[in-house]
Amino acid sequence: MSLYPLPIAQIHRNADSAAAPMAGSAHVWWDEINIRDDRGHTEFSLSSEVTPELRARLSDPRPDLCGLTLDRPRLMGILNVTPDSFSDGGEHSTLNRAVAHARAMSEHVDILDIGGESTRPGAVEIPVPVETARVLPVIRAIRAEGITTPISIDTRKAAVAEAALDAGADMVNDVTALRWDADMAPLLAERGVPVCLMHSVADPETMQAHATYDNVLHEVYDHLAERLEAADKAGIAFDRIITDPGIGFGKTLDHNLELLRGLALFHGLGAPVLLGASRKRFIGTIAGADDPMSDRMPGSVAVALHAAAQGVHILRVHDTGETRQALDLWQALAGQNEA
Ligand code: HH2
Repeated sequence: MSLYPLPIAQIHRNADSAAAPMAGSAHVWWDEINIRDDRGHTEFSLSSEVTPELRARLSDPRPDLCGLTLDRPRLMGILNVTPDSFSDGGEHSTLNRAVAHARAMSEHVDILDIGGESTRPGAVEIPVPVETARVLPVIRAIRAEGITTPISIDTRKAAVAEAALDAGADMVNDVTALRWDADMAPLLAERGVPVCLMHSVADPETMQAHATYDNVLHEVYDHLAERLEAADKAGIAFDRIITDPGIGFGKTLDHNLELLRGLALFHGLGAPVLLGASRKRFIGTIAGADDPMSDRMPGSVAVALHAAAQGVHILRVHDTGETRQALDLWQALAGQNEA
């Protein structure tokens, strides 16, 4: 029988409370927990009543990521280098604009996530040489300009990941959690770099047709647990892995909301949690904001703050300055305002 531990996040705690940190957070705590089984039975416990193993899994500090402590939410700025992202004609000016955008984002973010292939619902696969021709010059130029922010390469292809790591990237963000390319796991095991394993179903072309679950929270949790096991078998160290429930990837509006409400469940996997909800369609659906480029910033910031309050470690966002300001205020109000 599978058990699903859902700790209840709290921001403030009494000095004498037995509350434990939420996944190593300096701001978020938990003292109460609902433990569900796969038959829908829920048991309520206090943090002092659960097994030492579960308490440690839900509370222990997560290992540093690319030299960053994960005791507070870290920002990952999205840098898409697909043709529609910086399309202004000439190739050279596209590169310049991408680097300028990276420089501007570096003021606010802890990691840059660079992707050359769209994974939006309905997006079609592009060949490796096309993807590398988009991302490598940008990674090289960022490093040549002296921008030292850690770089994540957002790709499902081992050949792209390998070339990006050689060009100066520090980690890999694989939205298929090593399922797309059999060469990805051995590459990561060999390089020892951090990797984000995200939940998704099928591929971007067809994923929305597969958006059916009996219990989305439990099924996404089980899938990520299975991917962690696969990574372990492939020789990828557990302390290099980040998990992500994959908002919008083969999920309806209700699925996305259920995952967001239950985010703290994913701390039960014992790894850092990343969330990518920025400007996604469900925000537009709820808020009536149709244009992802200009309309969905406030809703995206609201979701980022919600995730921070659930102890999520990394927030993947487009609106980096706005999210940074919101998080700085959240951190100050949550009682700690570190540099
Ligand atoms: N979402 C998108 C791409 N990569 N990686 C992770 N780890 N998590 C995500 O949620 C995620 C991701 C797709 O987002 P979309 O809005 O389609 O495009 P983008 O955010 O790249 O502009």
